[in-house]
Amino acid sequence: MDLFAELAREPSVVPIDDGAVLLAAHLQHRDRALLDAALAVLSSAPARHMPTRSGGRISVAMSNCGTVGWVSDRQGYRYDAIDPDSGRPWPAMPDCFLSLAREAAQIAGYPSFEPDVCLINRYEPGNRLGLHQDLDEGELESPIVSVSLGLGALFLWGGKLRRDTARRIPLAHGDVMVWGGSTRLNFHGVHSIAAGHHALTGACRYNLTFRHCGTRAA
Ligand code: MD3
Ligand code: FE
Repeated sequence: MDLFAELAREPSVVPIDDGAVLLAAHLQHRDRALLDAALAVLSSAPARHMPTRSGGRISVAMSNCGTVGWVSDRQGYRYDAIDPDSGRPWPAMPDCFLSLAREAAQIAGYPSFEPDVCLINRYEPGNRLGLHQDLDEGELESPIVSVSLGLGALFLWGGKLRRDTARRIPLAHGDVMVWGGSTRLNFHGVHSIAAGHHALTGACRYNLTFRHCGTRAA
């Protein structure tokens, strides 16, 4: 057990790139409430390995809350108001999610961010997210707010082209990233999660990704 990992880190604001800022150790004591709210969402809309167009499954288990959710299937990617596994609308976005996302966006210079979807990514050791761009949202002017809970990860921060060299940015429990502006379409991914244990989440990393998608459904 890494005893230093149990010590509370001081919050700090770290510029990463144009329009991208890391709010390190931002959650502080709000981590447990956020995790509890995420687990409540997952109890009604369980995380699942979504099918892909190519016939495989996404390595990371995913679910959503909000007025729409991000889904992948044999047809491709889209936002949909209905959870395809249950046939019901996605669970509502918890109040503590909304207030945290608005607050983080405000600090990063986006005072009117109104997320309508939160994608919940659950990583287990060995899970990864290959380099990709996020192109499915209707309104690219809105930032993305990303919250890391549990096991740490190496975030891969690429450029405008897939072949651009990616920086490796360590993301730890309690970190919040805000991405917007001219780097909103940069390639990015998550390196394979290392085995480990976190006091709050066990052998697991949760990432909450807040977006404004704007459309009711595709
Ligand atoms: C930078 N998720 O769900 S969140 C995704 O940690 C995704 O689960 C990662 O990439 C995760 O699509 C990273 C941070 C993030 C999300 C979207 C971005 C960074 C981004 C879109 C553009 C630029
Ligand atoms: Fe992404």
